[in-house]
Amino acid sequence: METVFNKVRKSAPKAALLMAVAAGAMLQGCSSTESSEAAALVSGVAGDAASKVYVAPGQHDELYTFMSGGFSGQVAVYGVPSGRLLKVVPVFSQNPENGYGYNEETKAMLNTSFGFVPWDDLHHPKLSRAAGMTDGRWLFVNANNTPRVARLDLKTFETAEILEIPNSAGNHCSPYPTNDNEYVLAGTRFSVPINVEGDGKYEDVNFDEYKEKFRGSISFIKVDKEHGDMDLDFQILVPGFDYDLANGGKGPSSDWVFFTTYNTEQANTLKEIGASQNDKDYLAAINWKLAVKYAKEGKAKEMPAYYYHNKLDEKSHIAKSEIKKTVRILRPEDCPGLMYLIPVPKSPHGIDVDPTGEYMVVSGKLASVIPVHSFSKMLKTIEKKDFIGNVGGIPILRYESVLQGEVKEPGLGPLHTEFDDKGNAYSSMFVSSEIVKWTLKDLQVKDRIPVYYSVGHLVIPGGDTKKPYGKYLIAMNKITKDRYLPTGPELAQSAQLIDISGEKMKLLLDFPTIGEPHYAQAIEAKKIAPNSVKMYSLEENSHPYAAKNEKEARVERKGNEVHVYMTAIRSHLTPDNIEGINVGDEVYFHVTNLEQDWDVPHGFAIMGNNNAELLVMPGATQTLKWVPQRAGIIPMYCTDFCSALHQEMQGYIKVSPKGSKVPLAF
Ligand code: K7E
Repeated sequence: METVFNKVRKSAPKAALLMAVAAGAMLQGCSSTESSEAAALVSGVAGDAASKVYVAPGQHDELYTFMSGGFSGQVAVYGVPSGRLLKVVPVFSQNPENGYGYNEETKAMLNTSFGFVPWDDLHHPKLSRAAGMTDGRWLFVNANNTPRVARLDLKTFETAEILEIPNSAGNHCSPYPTNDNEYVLAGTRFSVPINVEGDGKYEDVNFDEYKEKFRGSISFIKVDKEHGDMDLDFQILVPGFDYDLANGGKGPSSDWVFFTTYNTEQANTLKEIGASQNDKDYLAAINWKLAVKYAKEGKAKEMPAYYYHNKLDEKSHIAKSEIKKTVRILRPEDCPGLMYLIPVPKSPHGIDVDPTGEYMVVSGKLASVIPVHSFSKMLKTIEKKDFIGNVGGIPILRYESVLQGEVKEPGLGPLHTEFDDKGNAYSSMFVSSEIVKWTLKDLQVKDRIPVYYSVGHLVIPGGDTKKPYGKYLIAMNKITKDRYLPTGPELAQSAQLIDISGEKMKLLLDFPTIGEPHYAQAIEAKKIAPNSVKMYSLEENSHPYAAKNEKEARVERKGNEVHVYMTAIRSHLTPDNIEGINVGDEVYFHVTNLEQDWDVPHGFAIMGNNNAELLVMPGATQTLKWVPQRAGIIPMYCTDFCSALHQEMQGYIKVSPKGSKVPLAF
């Protein structure tokens, strides 16, 4: 969800409220819910809920759920149905807990053309795909603030790669992997001045030149079949709307991807959005296969660009940045059949394609209906050239010709839709705080269940693939209010697990989440778990500063740089008494974990260091930089409880005043 809504404390769900509140009230918020009301609704929880979410001690969950951390910039991994938090994977934000973005190995992951950017706003995780199904190999996620796409490796649950997106501002409709993972697509939220003919240098632009000079871009990121490595192949220059969300076709519509747009008036200020001139915005349909063909045929023109591509080396575990200087641009006006615009109610948000690939469901958060467009009707409309105009040569299709039908009175503030395996769709209603179940066949509402409160996205395992898993639904709510013990004004957001196996939806479980979850992906555990029991191999560790046994541990000086080749094994650090280091030296502690058990990490911290800590996995090497600020005896120790003698895993560094000639000793 976008920020204006997040700030507004929304009303509690009440069926009676549904039709009573006008769309305008959505922007103002309503009164607070009373605890008694929530308490009463606890009785709405299924009687067998406890047994359905109970995962006995020592047992594993049935599913992994990857939730976006929103403004935490991270991904949180939960077990479902228990709702247990298993791990937080750092992606776009530094994480002191394991040194990500603090240690020398991973700092480069956060390099951008703006410099080192150690935070972002992560909205959409998408699992990699094979034949339209999730395959559990990688997870792609977007950075909404400084435009980036990251790839997580699900063998190690680490961020393997981060690609900055040029010609983009606010990478919100992103990332969307195609059905065989050929490409990951990413669209800019804000349109920006893009001067294709220019030399890449700054060109002064005024806000009132918006219509003329501002453009959107859709990036085509090619994904290596075997290793998953990303590469920005080309971009399509699209009209200067704002692009909100994307999803792709399946089956017959596999070659297409759909983007919701807003501000199709192309105004440089959206203050008057409630009273905007047009009563419709567009769903942009792009034939991505055709775009790739045009680009291959040489229709894409190169332009200067400047962006970073950061990658973790698999053997050394060191991230390296590569600076890219050009990008290829495809223009729809040169590419017939590439792009069409389908009218949709004003300010749409979610676009979701059903498992058959025939229906495109567009949730307009200000709309009173959910329009469902038909892919086959879209093709016929294109064939008949039933157009009502164009934007920059891109045809606008007649709404009625593409429309399959509308879901009437679904609730207030429809946002996102997912699907089960029985022909049902489930839409989140932000304002009326409920999940609404309806059928694709006749677009009739079948069931509704209140959620607490103000749901954004929802997820069904495989709900965006051609074969949904269809047993659970997880609602990700923006506000918890009275669901948990109060923790001051800042409350955890919450997820709610709902059983969708029967006719009626049943609430099973609440669990708190981290940051602000937007979208999530859920996948059967067996698709990931067997591959992720992995130890880094000490033999294969190609880190240039690795000490592979205690005999290799040493300290070396190069000018004012000091390198400590340190080993850690239960229960000592080697070396553990170091002298000859001066105030102002740049000291690098390269700590190699020599353990042979895959689950015995060692931590490493130095008193007064302003660079967090290290958490080194067995077989790996990590580096902590330290510039001592004062002379004295400085302790260092292992931060991760590793054995009965963990507390003894410590040492001292003697720091001499600047310019001292004390020889290195250890
Ligand atoms: Cu609806 Cu950024 Cu996908 Cu939030 S977005 S909810």
